[in-house]
Amino acid sequence: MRDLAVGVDDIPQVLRRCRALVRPALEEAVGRLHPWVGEMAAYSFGWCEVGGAPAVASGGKGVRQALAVLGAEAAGAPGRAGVAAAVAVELVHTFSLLHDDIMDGDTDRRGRPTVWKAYGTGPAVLAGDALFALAVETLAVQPRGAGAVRTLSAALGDLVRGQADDLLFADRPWTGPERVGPDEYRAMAERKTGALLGCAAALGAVLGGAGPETAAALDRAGRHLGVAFQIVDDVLGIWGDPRVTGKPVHGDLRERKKTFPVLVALGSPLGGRVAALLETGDAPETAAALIEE
Ligand code: GRG
Repeated sequence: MRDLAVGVDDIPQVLRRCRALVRPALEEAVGRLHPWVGEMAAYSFGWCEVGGAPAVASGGKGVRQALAVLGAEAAGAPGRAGVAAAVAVELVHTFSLLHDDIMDGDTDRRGRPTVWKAYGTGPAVLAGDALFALAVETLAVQPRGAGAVRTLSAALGDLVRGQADDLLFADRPWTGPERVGPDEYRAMAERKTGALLGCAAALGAVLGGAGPETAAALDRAGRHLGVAFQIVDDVLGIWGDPRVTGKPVHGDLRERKKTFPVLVALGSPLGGRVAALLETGDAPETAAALIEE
């Protein structure tokens, strides 16, 4: 595997470079969709305006597409060899966000109304389905397409498992023997968030001509990154600046989600008081302050 020597300070520039490399191919793929479905996709990528929500809104950081490009480069190929992988993971990521927002009833994402809020639930489900199908097609027509589709399928199974666990966590009590423990949280996050990050890097490597060992190593690294990424996402869901995160402040607390800071606080000496506050669900500011303690 090639050492890419990307430092933390290089990350913004790497994200910009990869987004610029991938954008034309992503636009070309979205352009093949039914125009109405394509409009919803373009809206979720922040490319177009709907109902007064401006086109300037963030279309996402592009972490997964960057991992796909870097995966190809790590395999010794030029970054453009990973572009189809980047398009496919970005389409799957956007599809999963569209459906996740419906499942959670979330009304804001990336600083604007979610697709279901702007267009309706049925159309948003359809747009998600179309993005999913387009992702598979994008990979299937590549020279190493069969291996790439196999790699993606394995990750998709994990995405569904992680999402199912996350949804089931909602019915579990805050305290007592049935509560969600740290190991369960970790397994959920690795699947729900890590599987696609790992898959992105592995897919780029597969299209770049890497062997199974390199692809598996990149997949593992991406999964670790996913757990860290989900923890940061959970922290931002409570304390993040909504102008930066695009999420409503304290949204996760209001929705009584079993996020990482909540689980840590529940396991602390203040756990009983945190659980009592979360149970009522109507004082998210007080709960956030107590969790911070
Ligand atoms: C695969 C068939 C199939 C179904 C998917 C809906 C679902 C099942 C899974 C949900 C997965 C999900 C939404 C995980 C959350 C991952 C996460 C932390 C998203 C936020 O990612 P960022 O911060 O977002 O990269 P941006 O906006 O920057 O792209």
